[in-house]
Amino acid sequence: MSLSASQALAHLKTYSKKDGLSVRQLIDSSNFGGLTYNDFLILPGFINFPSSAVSLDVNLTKKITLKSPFVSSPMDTVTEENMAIHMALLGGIGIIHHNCSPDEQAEMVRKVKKYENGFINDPVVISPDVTVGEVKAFKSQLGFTSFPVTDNGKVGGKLVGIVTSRDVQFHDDNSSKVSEVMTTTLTTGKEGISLTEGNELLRSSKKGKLPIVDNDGKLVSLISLTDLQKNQEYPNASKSFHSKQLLCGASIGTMPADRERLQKLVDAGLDVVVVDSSNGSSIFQVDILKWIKETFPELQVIAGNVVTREQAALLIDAGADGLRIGMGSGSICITQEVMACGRPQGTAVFNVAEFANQFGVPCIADGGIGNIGHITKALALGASCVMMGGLLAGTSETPGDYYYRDGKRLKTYRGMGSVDAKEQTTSNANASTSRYFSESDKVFVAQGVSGSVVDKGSISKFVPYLFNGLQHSLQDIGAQSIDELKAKVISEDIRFEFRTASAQLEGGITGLHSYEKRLHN
Ligand code: NAD
Ligand code: CPR
Repeated sequence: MSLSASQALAHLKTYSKKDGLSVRQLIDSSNFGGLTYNDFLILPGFINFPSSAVSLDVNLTKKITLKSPFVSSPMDTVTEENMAIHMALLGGIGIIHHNCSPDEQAEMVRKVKKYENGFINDPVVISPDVTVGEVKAFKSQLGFTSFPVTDNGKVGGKLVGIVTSRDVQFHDDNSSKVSEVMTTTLTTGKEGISLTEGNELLRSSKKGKLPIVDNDGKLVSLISLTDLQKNQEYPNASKSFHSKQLLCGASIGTMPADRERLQKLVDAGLDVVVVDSSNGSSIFQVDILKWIKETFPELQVIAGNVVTREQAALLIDAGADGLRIGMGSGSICITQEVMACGRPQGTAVFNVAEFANQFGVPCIADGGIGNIGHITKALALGASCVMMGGLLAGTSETPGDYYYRDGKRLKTYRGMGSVDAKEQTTSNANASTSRYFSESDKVFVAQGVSGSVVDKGSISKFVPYLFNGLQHSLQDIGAQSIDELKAKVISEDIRFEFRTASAQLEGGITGLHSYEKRLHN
């Protein structure tokens, strides 16, 4: 005899076990060994809220909160100032790599901290001696024809004029100097002006460009009307509470000279430092961690990488404000193959985060994030943020130029312990902080590869795609915030399931002759 439909919910209570597995059962009963993100799924929950209501607020470290859990990796093909600026604008944070001289790295940090949305801080500037012909040539090279003119041809020089396309296009003598044709009656903004005030000045003066000058008339930056018109609002931007400047992270190594490097980064305004090692449980990392906490008590420090509770305990004890989890899971990584060390990332994230969270130390799941589902799984296993290298590689904000091969537009993406990255290190002028001078190795043992990735466009589209996708994913699970997701995993209301090899096949695309995988519009 069948039960009536109205009894269904009441009848559920007669089952002694909830459907699916708790996170502990998932991890403990995994007879196959460690779990990767692809080895399991999260069972859907009850939806009683729109996906737009899902909060993605997280802690990056003990003291830094973000509006989204996205962190770009300190790799020289992923994060320099452009990536760091845009990650912060979009609610995440960028960690600037240290495969460069300390001064270069500090300058990148400074640029992020000084960035003001809508202001062009490094405009192309020319000197009065440049010729009209050269200005015309700039148009084809750079795509624009308006340039501030300063006495020394640089930002910081005294502003003496502005040259626009109207000044040069009907001037036939290409050998004339810019000083003969430039406009010298200038409308300028004073340093410290707000974007709204600048915008108003542009409108009232009917000009296309507004040079911003300091009290001595020296050029500081530029506001451009065309940029203003396409200027996005960034309501989620990650900013310092007091200064309202964008948050910026940077990595350092564990060599003695890294202490001087860090001093320069701190002077440039750094908010958080990542101590970057494949195996963070070393005396070198413990020593530098203690020194950082003593020397810069306000600076937040993320230590790592770790994959075990024991490694985590060592670094928490030494003062880490956050941990970075992952060894051998990166998409360019051969560490597990070469070192025989590492851990499948799902298991690593759960074991470390479960331990570290008890001490209020947030964790970043680093490596192996290939899609939005992986992000959700990393958070469900206890991570607060995810660090991405490969997923962001190939976007226009990454360092390096695009090139074409086999009809595809590509960019280089490489591991930081690859031969290519190491060769760059040794060719750096200031290689004193290079990790590779630490030991008397005659032969460099690579832990990663160098390859190429296809053009992914700008992260100003890609990161919002990740953001919206993550909101939808949490909605499906029935969690209205990342905090709720984690709480419901701990209370065992959120349930998991193993994913066999055939289940993984089933979850992929099957039976099509061909298809195009477009991730967003
Ligand atoms: P590392 O700087 O931690 O170690 C390089 C070598 O230098 C090691 O042999 C180390 O013991 C030694 N060393 C470090 N500090 C020292 C000191 N003060 N005195 C003497 N010797 C010292 O770098 P790594 O672990 O080789 O990693 C290199 C890069 O590659 C990093 O960017 C790292 O993130 C990346 N990587 C990551 C992974 C991963 O799975 N997450 C794996 C391999 C490499
Ligand atoms: P993906 O996001 O590409 O999967 O992984 C990026 C992470 O890989 C980095 O944040 C870093 O921890 C790790 N990584 C960087 N260089 C590496 C080399 Cl040479 N070997 C192994 N892992 C590396």
